[in-house]
Amino acid sequence: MTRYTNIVILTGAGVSAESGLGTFRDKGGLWTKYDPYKLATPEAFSEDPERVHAFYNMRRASMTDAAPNAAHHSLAHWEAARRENGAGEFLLVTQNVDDLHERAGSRSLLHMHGELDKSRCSCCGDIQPCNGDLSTAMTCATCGKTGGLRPHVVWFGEMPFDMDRIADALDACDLFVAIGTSGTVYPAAGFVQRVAALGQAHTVEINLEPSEGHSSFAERTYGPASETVPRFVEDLRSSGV
Ligand code: BJW
Repeated sequence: MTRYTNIVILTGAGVSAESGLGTFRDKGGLWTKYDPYKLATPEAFSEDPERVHAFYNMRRASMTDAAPNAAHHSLAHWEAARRENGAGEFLLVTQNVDDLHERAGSRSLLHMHGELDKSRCSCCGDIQPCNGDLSTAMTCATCGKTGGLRPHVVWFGEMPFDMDRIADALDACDLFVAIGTSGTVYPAAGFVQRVAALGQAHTVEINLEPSEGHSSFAERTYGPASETVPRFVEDLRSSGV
């Protein structure tokens, strides 16, 4: 078994599905019940900020009630074991706005689509922890303006966070694993093609079913993340990776 030195993991909503947080595009998913263009665009927020706040306040409350599952835990244990052994780079890039990876213990983690437990001021850009509801009546503690606080998340048409760091990690990796993502939202959906084009990394898809981009992955494993991810991680760890 190859000993990987630079690992990048990409997670999506499917990794948190068994923690009770809804995915977006599965049957019964958030975007089958709600119109994303009325909730997850800067234009939607300008048009009706209270509607957008209500949606994200509901999501924040669900996240607080949820707990990490076996998939989150196994990724955190794998990262910790590699750090202890000085085994090389390990970066977990999540599209999820929930905090279940950090609550499981992941440390080398980037939230490319933001974090639900933070607010950002649209006027001055200040980012603050946010554990309760947001509303248009709230005032930014930094600039003093009222009505501009928004969830610190990335909406359609906005630039995801940390793209330079992610691009560098993708270009250096020798193992890329995508877990629980439908492969429909760019730029994350294009990561596997970027990695595959360089030809130096093994690529793995772990999902409930084949994603949009499944044919770009060299290895594919299908089933619930709480079972497939611990099994995949255990197989690699037992061979010293
Ligand atoms: C399980 C499971 C279990 C279930 N176990 N698995 C190129 C072409 C076309 C369009 C574009 C393009 N480039 C840009 C665009 C526009 C747009 C886009 O991609 N649109 C597409 C919909 C067509 N992208 C953007 O606007 C992005 N910005 C951007 O591109 O800026 C310019 C730029 C260009 C180039 C480089 C850099 C920048 C921003 C996208 C922001 C996405 N925002 C959201 C909302 C975040 C806040 C919130 O949470 O409300 O992010 S939308 C939503 O989709 C959320 C997710 O992170 C994202 C991805 O969804 P994910 O995680 O894949 O979930 P699902 O539901 O789709 O899939 C779940 C999967 O899990 C399924 O496959 C299940 O089978 C599986 N599963 N249970 C294992 N138990």
